[in-house]
Amino acid sequence: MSNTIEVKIPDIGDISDAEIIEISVAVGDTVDVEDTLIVLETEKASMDVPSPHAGEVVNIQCSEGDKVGEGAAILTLSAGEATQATPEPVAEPEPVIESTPEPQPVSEPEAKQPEATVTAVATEQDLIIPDLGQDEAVDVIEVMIAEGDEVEVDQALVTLETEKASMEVPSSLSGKVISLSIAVGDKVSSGDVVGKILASAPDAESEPAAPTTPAEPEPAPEVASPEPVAESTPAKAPVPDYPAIQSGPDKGAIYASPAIRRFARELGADLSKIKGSGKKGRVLKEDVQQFVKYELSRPKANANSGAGSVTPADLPVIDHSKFGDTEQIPLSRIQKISSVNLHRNWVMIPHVTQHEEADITEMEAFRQEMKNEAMNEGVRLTPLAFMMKAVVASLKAFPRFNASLANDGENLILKKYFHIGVAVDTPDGLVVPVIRDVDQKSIYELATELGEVSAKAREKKLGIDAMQGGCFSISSLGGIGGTSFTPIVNWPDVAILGVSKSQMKPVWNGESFEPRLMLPLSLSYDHRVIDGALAAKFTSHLAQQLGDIRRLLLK
Ligand code: CAO
Repeated sequence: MSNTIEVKIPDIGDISDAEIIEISVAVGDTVDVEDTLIVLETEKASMDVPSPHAGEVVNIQCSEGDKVGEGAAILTLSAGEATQATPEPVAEPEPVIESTPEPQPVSEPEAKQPEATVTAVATEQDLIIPDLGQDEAVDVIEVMIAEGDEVEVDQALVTLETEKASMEVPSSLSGKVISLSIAVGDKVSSGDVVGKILASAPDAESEPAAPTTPAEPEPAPEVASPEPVAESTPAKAPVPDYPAIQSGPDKGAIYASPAIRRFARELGADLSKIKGSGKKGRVLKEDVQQFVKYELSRPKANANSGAGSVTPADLPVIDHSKFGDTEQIPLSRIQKISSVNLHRNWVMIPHVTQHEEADITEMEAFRQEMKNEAMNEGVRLTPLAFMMKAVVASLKAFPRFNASLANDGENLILKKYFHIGVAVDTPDGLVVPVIRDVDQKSIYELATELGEVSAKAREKKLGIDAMQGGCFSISSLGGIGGTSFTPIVNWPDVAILGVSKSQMKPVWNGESFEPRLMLPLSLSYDHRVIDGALAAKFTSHLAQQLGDIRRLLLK
């Protein structure tokens, strides 16, 4: 016997005006327990309302745009054979964040209490994840702040996501972010520290006293990024036809309900590439469908580059366990994003790799001579700092390498600055932080910055703009080994230098073989921008600079 059940909004905390932003079912649909019925959104979070019963939707009592609170009727289900009278009409609350009130602004409550008469002093305080209403750790999917950022009260700091909900965690304080302790891909729980903030003094009239906390970190030279930093307001964020280049994970805020995120994930669609047509730039189901259609139609439009359209979803599924024991481990978020970017770059850019060897016998002798002296000044002098300097000399000699191809494919954008990306191997995958104004820094300064940046990368402390604005990248495997490799161009760069391990080799000097320390260089370049002859000239020039580093002083 069929039984009708009126489904109501479950306990969603004190919220009485959550907006229905999506009705995920239609009259006549059959749903299972836990299937999403509608998606609600508040200022700070979005949440799925799951079905408490299996059955058929016979009536929908709400509309998109309605504002609802706990107990509001949303639809009626015909539950087939009666499931034990199913008396409770209210949809079970999700056991996760959405059933709890919106997160309270983070950090110590005392921090918010201005003391009426006390002279205001900026204080260092922790930014803390508020009570999430669950013990299970949740994923950090976006970090909207970076070290050095000034944040305002209520400004979103991070976005968290569970299977069923995503939410922004706002700040309760204004001030300067002095350190970050989490990164995209981390899992966090209530009470975890997001980072430290030098909270602004509440009284603007008070003369700021010397901070009682440790000194602020020295201002990073890369405060202003030459590229627009990904916007946190999606309404304004123009979505490119293809994704932003960063190898890092952050691409600005993406506004989409958990149901849409899951839908996009199931279809293998990268939300960061999809332009949202909903309110405030929210990505809707239709947007995902349209994007997928567009992606599917691309191979036809580009019939000559058929290989470029193959995705893992096109490949036959193989049950590897039929052949022996297997174990499935998840890719890190960085690895997943890198895989999209690397695949795109590999497919989109016609690559050629030019190989060369530089005689670094003298350079290495000099480095060895200086190594201890440098170490006494706290500088770890590796060959990479010299290479960065030499690369800049070659970029100056061949400006076409310090460029990006305009999206229209008809212009080349030559850059007058020299920001070099350095591939850093981290436990979570490859990231490419950018060292700025390499032309204006000494080799000691570069070596120091290299050490700092790679340490930060490995501790997941790099902000989004630390990975933006590069002109040319270097991927050095010299500390590990190998004789040569073919690095993938890091779009929008047009070339990348791969460096392998130097080796003593017998080199003919015209009369005899001499032992010389030879450094293998592998330059991959975008053949649309650079032709083979130019690439060979570039690598020869580079080898010449490294062969006699006195040349680096000349220009
Ligand atoms: N030939 C021989 N020895 C080299 C060398 C080279 N080309 N490059 C570095 N070395 C030596 C260094 O001098 C150092 O030895 P000493 O301490 O005796 O001087 C040792 O190797 C280790 O160097 P390092 O790797 O720690 O430092 P680095 O400045 O050369 O590199 C960094 C820094 C961050 C680039 C590196 O640690 C790294 O992460 N490399 C991997 C990059 C990567 O994964 N690329 C692949 C991208 S494509 O998947």
